[in-house]
Amino acid sequence: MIQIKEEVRKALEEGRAVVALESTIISHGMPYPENLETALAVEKIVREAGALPATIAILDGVMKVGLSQEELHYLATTKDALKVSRRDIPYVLANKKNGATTVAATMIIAKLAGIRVFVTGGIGGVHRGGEDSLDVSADLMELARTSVAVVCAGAKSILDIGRTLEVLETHGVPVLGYKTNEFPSFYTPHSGYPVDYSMEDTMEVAKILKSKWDLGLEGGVVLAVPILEEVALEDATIEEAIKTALVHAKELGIHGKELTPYLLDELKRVTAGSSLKANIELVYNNARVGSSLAVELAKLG
Ligand code: PSU
Ligand code: MN
Repeated sequence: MIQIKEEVRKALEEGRAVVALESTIISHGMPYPENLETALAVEKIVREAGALPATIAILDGVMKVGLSQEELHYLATTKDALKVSRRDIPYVLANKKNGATTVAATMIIAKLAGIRVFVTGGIGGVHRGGEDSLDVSADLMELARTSVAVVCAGAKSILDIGRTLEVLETHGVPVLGYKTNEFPSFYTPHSGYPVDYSMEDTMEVAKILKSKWDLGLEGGVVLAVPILEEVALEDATIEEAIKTALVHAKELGIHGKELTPYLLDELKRVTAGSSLKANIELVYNNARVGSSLAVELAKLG
């Protein structure tokens, strides 16, 4: 049911740093060939930072922890991989299907494998209008229960960031800012909302993880890393693009698991690709910070 790549299994056994990576970002989050180039480059960054990368997906009904180049290529080019969150895992396993895992599903499989640090682009959250539609990403409930640190560039402002942070607070999920007091909103370092605590370095984060989990306080932690200023988009540009995308989604009646991929696609289209470069750069930056966190956490044992 679960298959851990040999080098990853060995590193985990020896208590060395391992970083989990998700696959929905590859199959549903970016176009080919940028998705494959990014997936390969992220793995390289993690290795150079002294950790082992483990990209997670479900292939032929097997939960894979650490993928081969061929498997990454398959996920980057196929239209057939299902978007798999917590509720989809049993179906995909039982029917031996292929699935790209979301933040929620990647956390579950990372935890099963014994990996404590996971790097991604952005997390899901409460959608705008979610107080009415109840469209709240399963990522938030997973953060409430599964003990994995999620390193991300915050949440896209296609979401209601204020309500997303409220749900995380209710569920006891610490939201930490990497060298910032403000929760970043993916394409920009700003959202107007504060993080719970600002971190000086990854050792400080590692100590918080250790104290949370040593106490038996189950659940994840969000480490929000702001996009670097030199690649960030203008706040007004991105807000305009999001408003357009939301109007189109409403007109077309798109909802449920299709909504996030649809909005991501629309943003790419409306910003004529300038969002893609920012997206790639922020994932690289998250990979550098996340790898450093995994290394520090490994030192603490
Ligand atoms: N947000 C992004 N990029 C992404 C996603 C979210 O900026 O690729 C993906 C992640 O895999 C996340 C999922 O876990 O979408 C959330 O989907 P939903 O809102 O349907 O829970
Ligand atoms: Mn949803």
